[in-house]
Amino acid sequence: MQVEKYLNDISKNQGTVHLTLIDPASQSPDEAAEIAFAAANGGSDAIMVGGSIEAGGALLDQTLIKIREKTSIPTILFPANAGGVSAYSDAIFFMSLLNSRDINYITTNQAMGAPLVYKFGIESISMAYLIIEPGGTVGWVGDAKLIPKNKPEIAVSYSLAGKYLGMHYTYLEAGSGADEPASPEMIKAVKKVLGDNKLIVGGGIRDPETARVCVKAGADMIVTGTVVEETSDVAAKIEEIVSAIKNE
Ligand code: 1GP
Repeated sequence: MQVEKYLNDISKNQGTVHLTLIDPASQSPDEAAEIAFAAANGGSDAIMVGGSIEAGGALLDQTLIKIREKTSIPTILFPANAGGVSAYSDAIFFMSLLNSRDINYITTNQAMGAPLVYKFGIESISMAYLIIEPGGTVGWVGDAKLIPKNKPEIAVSYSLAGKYLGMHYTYLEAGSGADEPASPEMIKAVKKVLGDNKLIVGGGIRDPETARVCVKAGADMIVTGTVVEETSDVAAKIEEIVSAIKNE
C-alpha cells in the first residue's frame, strides 16, 4: 500500500485524516493492539507508533507486529531517533526537527536511520517537524528552540523552509499532553503558505470541539495520543473526534 497516497486521498475526499498515536512504552504490545483495533473501529485512518523514551528495540517491533495482526489500517513509524526504525511498519514519517538546536535531531539520526529504512523497504513520508510551546517531553528531548504560541510568523518561516526543502508534510507539535494545540491563527497562517502540502496538528487535542477548531483553521490531519490512554472506551472517544472532523 502507498500510505502517503492513501492519506492524501482521504484528505481530498473525506476532508480530514485522523491519526492515532500509540507510544510503545505506555502499554504492552497486546494492549497496544487492542487500542489500535478500537481506534480503527472508531474511524481512525492510520496508527502512528513511536515515543520519546523507551520506544525502540524489541518493544517497538512487538508492538507493531501485534497491531498489524489486529488491524488493517496502515502503521506509520513516528521515530524520536534512529532507534525508532522497525521493519514491521508500512511507512515512516521521515522527519527533521527543523527548530532543534541539536544537529542530531535535524540530520544525524536521519542519516543513521536511513540505511535501515532502505534495507527494510519501508515507505518514507517526508516531514518538517516543528515543536511549539509548551513542547512537553519531545521538546526537551529534541532540544527544540520552542516556537512561541503567539508567533505564527515563526511557524510560517519554518514551514516554508520545510516546503522548499522538499518535505511533503508539516507537523505542528505542541507536545504530548499539552494544555492546548497550536492556535487557530498559527494553523491558518501556516496552511496558507503550505498550499497543497499537508499540515498535521497534534499535541493537546482531547475533544471533538478542539479538533474541529484545528480543522476549520486549516489542519489536514489531526493526531491524538493521550486521549486513548486516558479513556476506557477508545472506539467511542475516537468516533466522537472523527465525526467532528470528517467533512468539516
Ligand atoms: C504527540 O502530537 C502527539 O506527539 C499527540 O499528542 O498525546 O496530546 O494527543 P497528545
